[in-house]
Amino acid sequence: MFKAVQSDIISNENKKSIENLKYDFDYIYTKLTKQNIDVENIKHQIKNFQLALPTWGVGTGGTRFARFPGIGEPQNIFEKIEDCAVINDLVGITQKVSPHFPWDKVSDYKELKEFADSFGIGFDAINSNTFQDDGSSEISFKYGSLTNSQLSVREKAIQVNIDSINAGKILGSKGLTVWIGDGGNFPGQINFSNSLDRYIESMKIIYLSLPDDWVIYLEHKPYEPAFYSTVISDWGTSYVCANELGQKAKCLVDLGHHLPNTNIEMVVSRLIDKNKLGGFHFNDSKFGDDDLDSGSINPYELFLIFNELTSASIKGKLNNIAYMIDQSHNITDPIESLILSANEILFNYVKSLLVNYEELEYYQNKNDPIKCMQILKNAFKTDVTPLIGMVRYEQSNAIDPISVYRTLNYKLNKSKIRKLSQGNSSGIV
Ligand SMILES: [Mn+2]
Repeated sequence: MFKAVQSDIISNENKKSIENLKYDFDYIYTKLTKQNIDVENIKHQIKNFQLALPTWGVGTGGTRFARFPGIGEPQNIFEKIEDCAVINDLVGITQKVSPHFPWDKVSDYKELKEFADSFGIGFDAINSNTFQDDGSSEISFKYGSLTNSQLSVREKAIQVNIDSINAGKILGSKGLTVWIGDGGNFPGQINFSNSLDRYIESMKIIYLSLPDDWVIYLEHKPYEPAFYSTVISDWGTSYVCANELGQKAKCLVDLGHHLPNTNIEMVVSRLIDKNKLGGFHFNDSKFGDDDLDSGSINPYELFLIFNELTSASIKGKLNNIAYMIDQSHNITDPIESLILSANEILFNYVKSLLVNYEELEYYQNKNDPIKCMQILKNAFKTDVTPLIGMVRYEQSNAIDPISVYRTLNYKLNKSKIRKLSQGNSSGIV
């Protein structure tokens, strides 16, 4: 298998920090063992954690005002896979990528699969795109796709999704994520009831093409690009539709796709209870769908979400959840942002593993809010960096991925081969 980052570079860099890491690891090992926490089991869970990278995330994003491309940007899906492989070689938990069709232009899916295989990279859920077109056709998504009042447009949108499934089959994917931009910008523009009926009708046709071992993820969003109303606006609508479609349909929670102050961890709990939670698009935000780096604004929320997931998992209530990042990196090197985001997501997952859920339930039943809060806060405040660092060391990944990445001068080297992108697409969903 081809390595995007040479193993000896990583091992030489790791030698610089292994002594400090061992010291920090011994301290946390003793501390957690005293709390009757099985550290070896936590290390095992870290090794099994998987998080998909979005192909669109390795290109510089933009806002509707401007896009400032960085040097050495990937220009096609092959170069995007190469960048994702760099991240995976360093952090070791991002073995899959989530492509976006037709943003990712592919002429030969077999060739793409072989290329990704050569880096040890697989394919997670395929994201279909029916929220834009080049405007050259009369049959346009301008006024919606799967819910459009015109049958010909709906048929075109259905076909985009079926094509995505067929591409995914060749790539070894097991899922399709459907997010539509459909909705209205003005009161009265669309009929709420008819458009939802049309969504379900269209999705039922797509569902028929879904292989038995696949999941179709329904992604909701309350606003944008339709600013007055969206058809799949919230988790309730998403849940109702997933129920109508059947067992293979699940809800996807994008952290940025909620109205301000929504208790996302409670939404997660509800969907778990109803066996309809399918996966996540991780990002962070301050005001709305900001698509900032995961954990950069509110890491505690991330922890509380994992708290629900881990406690459900212990009770055997959790099945295959697809973890994906969905962010737009407008001013940073996307590789660095994705490394740090993968870290934040993993940190907060590991912290959730430190919570004693039996003890939490005991104090919940005793109506002791202070003890309950303390149990969660103590886990959240624990620095789990040495646990993750030790797993990475043992797996030949980088103890400190950012500093190793910076020694590579990767983008500078790539800028000599890759042409500067002049594109103006915002690339943000
Ligand atoms: Mn998303």
